[in-house]
Amino acid sequence: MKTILITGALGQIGTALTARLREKFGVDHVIATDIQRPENSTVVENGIFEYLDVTDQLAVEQLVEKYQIDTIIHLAALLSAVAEEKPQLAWELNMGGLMNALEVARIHDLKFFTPSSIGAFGPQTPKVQTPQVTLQRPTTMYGVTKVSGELLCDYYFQKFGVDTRSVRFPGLISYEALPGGGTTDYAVDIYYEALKKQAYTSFIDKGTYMDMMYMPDAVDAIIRLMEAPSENLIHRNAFNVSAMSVRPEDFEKAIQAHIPEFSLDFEVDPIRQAIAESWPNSIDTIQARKEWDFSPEYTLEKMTADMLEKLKEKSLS
Ligand code: VAH
Repeated sequence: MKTILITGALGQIGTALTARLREKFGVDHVIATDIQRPENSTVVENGIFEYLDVTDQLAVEQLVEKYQIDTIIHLAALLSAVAEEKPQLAWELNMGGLMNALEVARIHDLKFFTPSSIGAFGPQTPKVQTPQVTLQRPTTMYGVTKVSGELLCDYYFQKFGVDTRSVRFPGLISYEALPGGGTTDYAVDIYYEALKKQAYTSFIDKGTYMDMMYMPDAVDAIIRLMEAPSENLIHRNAFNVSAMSVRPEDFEKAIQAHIPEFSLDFEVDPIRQAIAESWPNSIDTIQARKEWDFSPEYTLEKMTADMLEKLKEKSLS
């Protein structure tokens, strides 16, 4: 991995990953792209940024040739809740964009990463310590595109030898960029509201377990996986990764250790609650640990301390 094209670079993962890869490889080796060009964005201002609509394969190919790309990190996609509102658009972007990026990777012999999600599992999947290989019959359009994406990436590896790699991300928590339209977004919103109002109303119900991970661990997982020897990878598309299985009330307790007066109440969003209940409570990450040393650093407590500190710094800047 030397010269990397990132699609969806302005998203929650893209913002953090772009900064880390620019640090690691140098700003001239990371081409951040997205379908907008916002004012005062660190992604746009701190390195090379290009407008890119991933539904236009020629446009993807032109940037790969212009910058002599050797790796595509394809993040552009609609997340679960938005995808349920716009299922046809979600299929077109999530699958059309993925196919275009995979085709360019095939034609130019590029290394390829795209994330799957715990959303690739469905209500019939074993819910506790969900295995790496198990029944996947998701009931959301997001999940349909994620399990289809896993299969498509496996196909491009087996049929065309494209070095495709992927992980099933849990809910990701970060302070750099807000998530956009996910079911797990409550786990980010809660920190902002804790500082602003010392209170938060969760749209996900009490007692609802979901896998979560802090963004530094997610970025580290992408880099570790992409730098692992190809011959070590058995379950390349897509590894279960997670750092914790938590409920909204677990966040409440962790935040109260820093803001004792913080209070949590509930106003459940039936659509996002139904999505959350169709996903596992906890997933087994043993294969990622075995095949490429996945090893998350942040517990709920350590993440909470860092999130609150970083958000305080952000609000003061
Ligand atoms: C979502 N944050 O909520 C994403 C993620 C596991 C959740 O895929 O849609």
